[in-house]
Amino acid sequence: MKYDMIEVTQEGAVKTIRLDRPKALNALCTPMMKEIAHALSTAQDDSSIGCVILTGSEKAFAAGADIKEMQDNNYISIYKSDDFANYHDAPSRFRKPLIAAVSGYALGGGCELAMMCDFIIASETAKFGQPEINLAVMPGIGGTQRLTRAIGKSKAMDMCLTGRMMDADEAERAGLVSRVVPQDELMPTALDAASKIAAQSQPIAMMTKETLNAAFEMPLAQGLKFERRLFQSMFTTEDQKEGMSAFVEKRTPHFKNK
Ligand code: DAK
Repeated sequence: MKYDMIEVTQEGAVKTIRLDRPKALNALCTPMMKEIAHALSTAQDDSSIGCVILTGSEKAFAAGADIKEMQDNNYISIYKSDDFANYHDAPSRFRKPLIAAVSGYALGGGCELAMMCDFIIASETAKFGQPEINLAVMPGIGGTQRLTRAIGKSKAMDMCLTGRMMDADEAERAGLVSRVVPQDELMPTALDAASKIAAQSQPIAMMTKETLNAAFEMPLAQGLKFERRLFQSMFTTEDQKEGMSAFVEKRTPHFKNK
């Protein structure tokens, strides 16, 4: 598939998807979301890919869903198309590790897109917000739920009800982002993290991601059982034998994803 609104590159086992609609500050229109969904599905099926980075431009990760595309919708049209479930939500269904590298604006659907990733690395210029209330709507692709889980009720209410933006330092303090780096170190840092992840055993990294995500879905006792079962299952893999042998033999492990 030829992409018009994203740019996809690969370095080693890391795929980078860069949103590329600069004139609209990477506003998330449906064709762009379809392209992201397609690129992710290709990465899912490609066994040479161990981790994906989602990023934007220096000025904007994404300034939200495309307001111009959205403005004439009515309830029936958005209910029937349900593009949000079909495409906009695709990153949250991606099973390999997915990192958001955010610079500039991550607003509305852009902030929600970043939160669908497994963790967010932000540049010092990043600004996060859920300003939908200014348009007389509210977050609709997970913002009310994921932001609240990430930063707690008080701050999430503040963000969604006032529509204010949060800078990178506040986002790090609040636990929304995992680290903040200078602008010119954003992609090198994201690539370094992604390469480290991609060098691990792929099925083990996927199971680790699945188990952490279960913490948001399950009561503690059930989550602990889920963790224990998957932990036990890892001892059936060749990679567990390799990882532990390599440690004992003081050498680098070579995982086969088996
Ligand atoms: N949509 C469309 N175009 C956008 C855009 C957006 N979200 N954000 C920016 N642009 C466009 C601007 O219209 C402008 O285009 P031209 O006028 O040049 O043609 C260009 O990008 C540059 O923007 P500005 O001139 O405004 O640039 P500034 O540096 O002055 O300001 C800004 C940057 C990010 C502060 C400002 O652009 C801004 O406030 N943008 C809107 C941010 C926003 O409100 N985002 C939330 C969008 S609503 C749903 C679920 C979820 C959603 C919807 C439905 N369902 C389940 C059905 C999600 C909704 C949203 O995300």
